[in-house]
Amino acid sequence: MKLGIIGLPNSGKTTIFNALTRSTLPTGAATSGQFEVHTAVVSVPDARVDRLKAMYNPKKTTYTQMVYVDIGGLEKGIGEGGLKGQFRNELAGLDGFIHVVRVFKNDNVPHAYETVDPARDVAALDSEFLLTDLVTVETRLERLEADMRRKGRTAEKVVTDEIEMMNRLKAHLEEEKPLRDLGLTAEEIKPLKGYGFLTLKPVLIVLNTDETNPNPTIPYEHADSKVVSLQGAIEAELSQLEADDAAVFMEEYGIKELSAARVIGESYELMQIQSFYTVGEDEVRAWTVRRGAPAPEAAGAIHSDLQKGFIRAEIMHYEDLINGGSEAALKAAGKFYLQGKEYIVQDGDIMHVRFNV
Ligand SMILES: Nc1nc2c(ncn2[C@@H]2O[C@H](COP(=O)(O)OP(=O)(O)O)[C@@H](O)[C@H]2O)c(=O)[nH]1
Ligand SMILES: [Mg+2]
Repeated sequence: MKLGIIGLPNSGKTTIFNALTRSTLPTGAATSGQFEVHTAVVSVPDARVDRLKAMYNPKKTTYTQMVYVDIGGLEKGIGEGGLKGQFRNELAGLDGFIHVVRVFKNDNVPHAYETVDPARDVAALDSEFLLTDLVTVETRLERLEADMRRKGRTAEKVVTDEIEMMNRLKAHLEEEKPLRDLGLTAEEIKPLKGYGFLTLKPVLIVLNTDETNPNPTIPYEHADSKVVSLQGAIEAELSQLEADDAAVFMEEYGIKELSAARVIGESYELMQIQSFYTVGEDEVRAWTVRRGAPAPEAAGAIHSDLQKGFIRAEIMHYEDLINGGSEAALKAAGKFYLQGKEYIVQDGDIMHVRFNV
């Protein structure tokens, strides 16, 4: 999963990127419209992995990973007709967004719109994304209609179906609603993937605040979206410290809990994915699969051979294992399951795949 950190210049994108990924990119960099991309991989904190680690005492522990991309160069009013070229392509290739919005006050850091107004800033970028998608839809419709004219009455059903869908998307976008809100089924979304619609992707809005306003929020009633806040500058500094030093620092600033880990968790949650686990003496490991995936697809996340040669999955539910206290207790309680190809993987499943290739 790859998430893009986006927002107006000086909203603190690079600062948040540093906080989430423990990186040390220079902040306050005058990118002034220049397209610039930085990538980092982070482990997703997972209390279940920690618990399983304590139970199995494995040689190795592996968390799932997320990729964060700091995307610089989105200038105020960029394009003013939808995003284009390289910039649009980069965004279209992502799985979701972390939209950084400025709440912190700092007279030395100019604001793209002079004043601090997070709701306005969110709306500004949202409308840019809506417009970008509308341009994509209209371009596609023109193509399809030209195609129809050329072929006359013999136009295939796939073409007329797509025209119908594009018109549906268009009507929705013209009402200034993100495509996420349309409630499309997984089936309907699949053929749309190639278009990289920006407003179809999940968004985590991160209000980048400071100690003068520790818990800001704004209303944002959209599907696949959430609003959280983070004290970017402080968290970026803390991310550079060892745990002991960080604890002293936090005590001093009255910070009870770091938000960076929480924000990583929230961004993972938004992606319509879930975690399942493999356990053993060698390794306790978290894996990612989409919600609703059948067992062989999850097996394929581990290795393609496990999907190809899938026979059965031995399943334990995380809660059962924790409640039972051990694998033996769980088995004695009749809670160790053998599942076939049709089994839909549940969040927290502990899986061992039987396969044959
Ligand atoms: N006081 C304060 N300053 C911040 C905060 N976050 C970012 N800044 C400052 O704002 C400027 C722009 O930050 P940067 O992360 O480079 O923003 P970007 O242009 O969105 O990548 C830098 O000078 C940062 O030090 C914050 O939470 N509090
Ligand atoms: Mg930056």
